Amino acid sequence: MSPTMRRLDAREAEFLSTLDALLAFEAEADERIDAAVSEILRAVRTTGDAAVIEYTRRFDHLEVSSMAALELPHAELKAALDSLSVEQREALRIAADRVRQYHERQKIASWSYQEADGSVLGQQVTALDRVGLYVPGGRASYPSSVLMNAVPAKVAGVGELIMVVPTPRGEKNPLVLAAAAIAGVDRVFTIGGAQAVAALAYGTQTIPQVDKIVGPGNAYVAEAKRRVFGTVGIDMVAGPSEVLIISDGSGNPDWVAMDLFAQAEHDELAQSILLCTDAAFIDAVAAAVERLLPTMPRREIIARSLANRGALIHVDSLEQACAIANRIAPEHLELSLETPEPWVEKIRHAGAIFVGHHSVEALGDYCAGPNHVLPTMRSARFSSPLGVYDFQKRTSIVNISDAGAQTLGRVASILAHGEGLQAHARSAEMRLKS
Ligand code: HSO
Ligand code: ZN
Repeated sequence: MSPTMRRLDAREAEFLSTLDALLAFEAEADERIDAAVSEILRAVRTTGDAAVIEYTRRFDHLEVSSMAALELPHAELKAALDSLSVEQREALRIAADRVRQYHERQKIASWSYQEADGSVLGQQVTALDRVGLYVPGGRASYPSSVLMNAVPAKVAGVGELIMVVPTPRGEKNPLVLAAAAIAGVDRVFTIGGAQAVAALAYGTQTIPQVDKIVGPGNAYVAEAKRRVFGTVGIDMVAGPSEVLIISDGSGNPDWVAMDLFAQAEHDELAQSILLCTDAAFIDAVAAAVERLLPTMPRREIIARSLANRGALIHVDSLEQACAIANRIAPEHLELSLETPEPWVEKIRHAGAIFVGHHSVEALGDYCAGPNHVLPTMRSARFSSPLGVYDFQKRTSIVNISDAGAQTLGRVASILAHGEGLQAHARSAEMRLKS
């Protein structure tokens, strides 16, 4: 039997091109999805509730006579919370509290300064009025993701948070509804797919138009979000989840193998990579992978993910490992090192860095505090974890004194003439006293 994961050596001439090929991921453009999404957006935009009801009947096999029947009353969220075991309810509460505490620190505040002539310049920060949160149905319906999206929105002070979640044949996920209750989601509609994105983006007779849509979804949802961007804001279009582990051979190979599995079990396109300076430790991890894989309920997804996109890579040094990590810009990076702290600042591009043998991604996925919505597909080079700042916006404040208008008026007038804009020049000049 062939080993589950490929082995690479960073010292080989072909290494970087092999690595780049392994990292390359293009969500393939699918014309049928494009066409279906166009049609759905158009229908919802023109007929509103009626179209949403019809698509929900067709795709989710859920038949209702009015949109009101697709809204979940608060009592139902509360009932879902009450239906959980004490243990589950407590775990959700602890996770929500920790995520809230972490995100409280992210809030950006308004600021201003006064110049010598009395002019005041500043930036005023406000929360978004209304946000839509998409929650997938089925296999990838994660209550933890409800918390990770809803809590920062609430911390930011978003006026109204509207969640949509498909419930095929009326089947609801009590953990998702309980998470919505704990996070303080304001309204929940049991709709999904491109029709839910359209309803949030354009508004219908029943569903109010939102200002931004966040949350993960399938290819139809992703395409719909991409299309409505501009009419509303969106968070990001996320790719498959990724973990990169840097090891110096210290620690337990079983832990490393399980951390690779934890990423791989999300999806067969997920990516799990180990960079290690110690060849014997790589052998031990490879052996642990083969030994532990058959014990995993999701072994088929894990095996496919590790075979497709996983790798165990031997590197020369931790310096080389950091250089490769920065090239990959992984969503999650684990520094599985004896003395990890000095290496943290060598990492310039990663969504989240987990420092040392006890800082495992699974803790970050659920309850450490930071957000688990992180930049994928190398976008950590230019973007950041989802946060409170994604639900806040900034407005510039200009408050010029009489004296300020004299000095600035002359500057503006010269520049306006240079641009050939007479009205600009004159409106500045009219404030001059001379
Ligand atoms: N690792 C996922 C988040 C998640 N894990 C949710 C478990 N549930 C993307 O960061
Ligand atoms: Zn995860």
